[in-house]
Parts: sequence; structure tokens; C-alpha cells
Amino acid sequence: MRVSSDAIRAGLAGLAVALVAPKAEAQVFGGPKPGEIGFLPANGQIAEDMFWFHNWILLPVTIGISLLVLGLIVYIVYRFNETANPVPSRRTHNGLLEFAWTVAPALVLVVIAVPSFRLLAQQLIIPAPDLTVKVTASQWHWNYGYPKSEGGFSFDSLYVEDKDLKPDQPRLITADHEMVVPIGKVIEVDVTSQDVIHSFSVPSFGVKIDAIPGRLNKSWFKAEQIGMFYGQCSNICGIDHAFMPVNVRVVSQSDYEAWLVEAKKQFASSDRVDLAAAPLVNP
Ligand SMILES: [Cu+2]
Repeated sequence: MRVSSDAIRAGLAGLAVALVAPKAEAQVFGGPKPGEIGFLPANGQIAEDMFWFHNWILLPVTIGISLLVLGLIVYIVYRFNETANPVPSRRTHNGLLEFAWTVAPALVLVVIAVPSFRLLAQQLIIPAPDLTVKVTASQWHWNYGYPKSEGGFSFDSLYVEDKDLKPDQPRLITADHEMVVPIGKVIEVDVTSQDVIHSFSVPSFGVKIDAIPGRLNKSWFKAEQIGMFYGQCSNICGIDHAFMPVNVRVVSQSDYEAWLVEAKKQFASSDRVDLAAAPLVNP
């Protein structure tokens, strides 16, 4: 029954994409463009909730408190300077005021904590995954491993230098091979590292998780839009830290299956993990 429900879900996702975007090939560009500020486009519920939390809770709280403090300072400078207030009050306590300035910040923290912990739970309680990709960081590239059920292969994803860029590839964040995932599926990423601490981050999915040697950190996402989504290593990991782009392409189920056929041919024969473990032989 799982296959048929998957097929229905894929069909519905396809229909939704077709309804929202009349052009079948309409794709979201999930990377930065010149002159932009703010977040990359959200793809999936977690990122949407994160951006909502930032825009409607954190920003009002920070702006509100900043304006309040600024207002108080301006008022004090104007009202209590030496000429306006030559004989200062000797008062040292005010019970009501002290109660208020203790309780008010505590309430602000509660307002922040509730949606914050809800988000954390969303990120850390991983639903049954449709696909698990093992992400291994190295100085300085990513390796993506697909499980046996998908053909059991892994491949390196290396930075593309300016001189090798194709016309539609953005500079500084393009990798030669992207991680490809189907739309509308629960994708679990199991993240680890071969050397130092890196961080796997794709803002559009609301995913950012440390890659730590000897440890498997898990996160997940469910993409709801087709397109290319970009991230970067987000922990200073060495001299080429800036050249570890994360490229994730979200495709339809049928495109994903077509990619799997090609990827198995391309990568199964050159499993770099095995090669790395093999003894060195002089040519
Ligand atoms: Cu890194």
C-alpha cells in the first residue's frame, strides 16, 4: 500500500506545483541574488515556521525593547539633567517598579521560549524518513551517500571555481555534483565529519547541524517546491572553509528516479570512500 500512497502523494505534489506554477519547469532559485537582504526562500514547514518566528516574535521584541530603552534614555537626559532637576531625589527603593522590571523580562522570555521550543521539537523529532542521505564533511568538500535501497552509492561534491562556471551557475556557491532529493518526501540527513567540525546548513529547509568526527547528527526536511537550494559549511573549519557549498536539487519523483539510474552508473564504480581506504600504490 505504501507504493500507491506514495504515488498519490507524488501525483498531488505534481498537481500542486502545476496549479501554483503553470510552467512545468518553473523552479525556485534558493540562492542569494545581488542586493537582497533577509532570508532565502522558505521551502517546507520548518523553514516557514522559523522565518515566521524571526519576523513576528524576535524582530518585534528586539525593536520594541531597543525603542523603549532609547526612549527612557532620552527622557532621563531631558528630564533629570542638572538644570532641569537641581535637587535630585534620594529615593533608593520602589517595590512596584522593581517587581515590574523583574516580571516583564520574564514574560518576554516566556513569549520567546514557547515557539522556540516548539520549533526545536519539530526539528529534532524526525518522522519516519522516505529517504536517508548520509552527509560526510571533509576538508574541504561534502560527500553524499545514498542507501542500498536507492542503489548504494556515494559521491563527492566539490567547489566550482569561477573559470569553470556555466552561465546559469552562481559564483562562490556552486558545487560540481548536487545532492538530489524528491519533492514532498521526508528526507533525513545523517551528518558526520572525517576530520574537523563542519556544519551542514541549507537555510531554505531550516536545516543547520554540526558535522562532528565520530558522531552522527541527524536532521530532516520535507521540500515542497522544486528547484535548486544553496547552503554553505557554517562552522569555520580551515583555510578553504568558504569553499564548501551545499547544493541540493529538489525534483519530481520521476526526475529523481531518472537521476538515480544515471547516478548509479556514474558513481557506483568510483566509490571514493572505498578508494580512500585502499592502500596507496605507486603507479
Ligand atoms: Cu567546513
